[in-house]
Amino acid sequence: MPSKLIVVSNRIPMGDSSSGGLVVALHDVLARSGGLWVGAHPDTGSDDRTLELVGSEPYRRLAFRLSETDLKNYYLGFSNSVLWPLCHRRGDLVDHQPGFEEAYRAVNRRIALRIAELADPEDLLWVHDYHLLPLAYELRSLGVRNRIGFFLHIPFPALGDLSMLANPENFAEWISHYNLLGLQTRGDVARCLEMYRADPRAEFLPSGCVRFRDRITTIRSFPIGIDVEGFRAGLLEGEDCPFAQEKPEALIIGVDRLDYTKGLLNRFRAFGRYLETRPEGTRPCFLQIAPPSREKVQAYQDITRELEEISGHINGAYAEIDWTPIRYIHRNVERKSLARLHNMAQACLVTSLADGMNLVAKEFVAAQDPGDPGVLILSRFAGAAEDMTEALQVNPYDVEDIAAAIRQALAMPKLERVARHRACMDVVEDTESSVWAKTFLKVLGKCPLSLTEKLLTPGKDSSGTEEAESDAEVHR
Ligand code: GDG
Repeated sequence: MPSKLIVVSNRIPMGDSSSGGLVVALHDVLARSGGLWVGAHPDTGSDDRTLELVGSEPYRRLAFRLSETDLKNYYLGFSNSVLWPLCHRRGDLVDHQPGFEEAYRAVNRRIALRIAELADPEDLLWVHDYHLLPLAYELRSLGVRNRIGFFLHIPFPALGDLSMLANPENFAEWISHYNLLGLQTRGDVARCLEMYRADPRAEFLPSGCVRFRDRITTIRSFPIGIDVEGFRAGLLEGEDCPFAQEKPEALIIGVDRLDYTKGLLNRFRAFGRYLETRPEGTRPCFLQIAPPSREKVQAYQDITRELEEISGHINGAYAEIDWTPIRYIHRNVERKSLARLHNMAQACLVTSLADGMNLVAKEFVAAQDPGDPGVLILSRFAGAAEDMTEALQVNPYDVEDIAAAIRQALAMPKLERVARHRACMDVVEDTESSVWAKTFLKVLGKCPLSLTEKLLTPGKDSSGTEEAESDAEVHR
């Protein structure tokens, strides 16, 4: 039987209209393989053990329901109040509550039961992100022997930070049940290998793969990207100019889910600092789009309030009757408008304190006119900075540094802007989301299997190392 792809993620795409790169990238491969996507239904409900068909063809999307308690303990709790801050180096925000980890394990176990019923022996399973780390562990304990890949969209945690977990040793164990672990950057791979080096249960094979008990995991970076053509299509859509009333003389843009990891407070402070020292008579505008996110978590409520205060403060100090320096939009903006807004901007601010990749950086670059492009100001702590070395890289903890970059960007000669943009655009094109998905699946399809699996499967290499050496490529 030909194999199909089964994608599992916490959230399931419900429609196609506002698709990001991940959805578009997987859309084709799912449609071609007769595959399916399993994820949580956007509405809570009681789990009646059956998966509901949602969305429309060309591939099947099957949803499970989370109860209100699951949402609180598994999603907002362990996933977003423990793992998220821990992976983003915000140990101060890690919030251990009774029941969080138990719910996380229980939801993963339940999802594993559903997947085990769906998967045929040759199917490839691709699990996404920190909500589902123990899924392969649960699937293996149900006897599922398929190749299973995992992609972590957020930074791999530092070894020391893992000690903030109640059971830090679980992390290495959970991952070891995947055949392939995909990470965003070479830096993430280095942190992951550091974790295994410090673990007496792990051993490095000559190929660089990690052997953990009888299991072999290939660990590699696969920098995620965007659907370039799809995003640029937004440039041609719609008639209305977003600045019909008043087009700013210099526009700086920021687009982020409202999250404390995105460095928004220092970004706003830096724009304030720039205003203080800007060339006399200039009236730049900073447009920040920041749709709400995880509003039930206290840390998100705090940052929302602080941002309102700081933007009010700066506008209060500098605004004139016909000039509002900061336009802070705390709402979701239609995806098709984003490309045109990026295209109108002279600079984009990405100031993450920690970030797996940051797709906004790539979207901004993709939306520029190559003959007269804007300048990307990029935090050195965003995964995107590893390859986008020609962006203006900044230290997001240093307000003066960001303010200086704004000054440099707005004064940058065209020749330099064109050259820097070309170099960044090469990265955007090389990491296109469709290439990213194909590369991951190709590597997953060739990954060495576990040692016991090899002994049980006649006709396949039984050493468990030879194939690993020839196929596995480990980025350190
Ligand atoms: C995680 C990791 C990693 C933002 N505001 C609006 C809107 N957006 C879109 C952007 C972009 C996406 O949301 C945000 O992607 P990022 O990559 O910047 O950040 P996360 O949401 O934190 O994503 C991250 C990513 O996964 C992929 O692996 O890069 O590091 O944290 O596409 O354009 N879209 C619309 N309206 C908005 O107001 N339609």
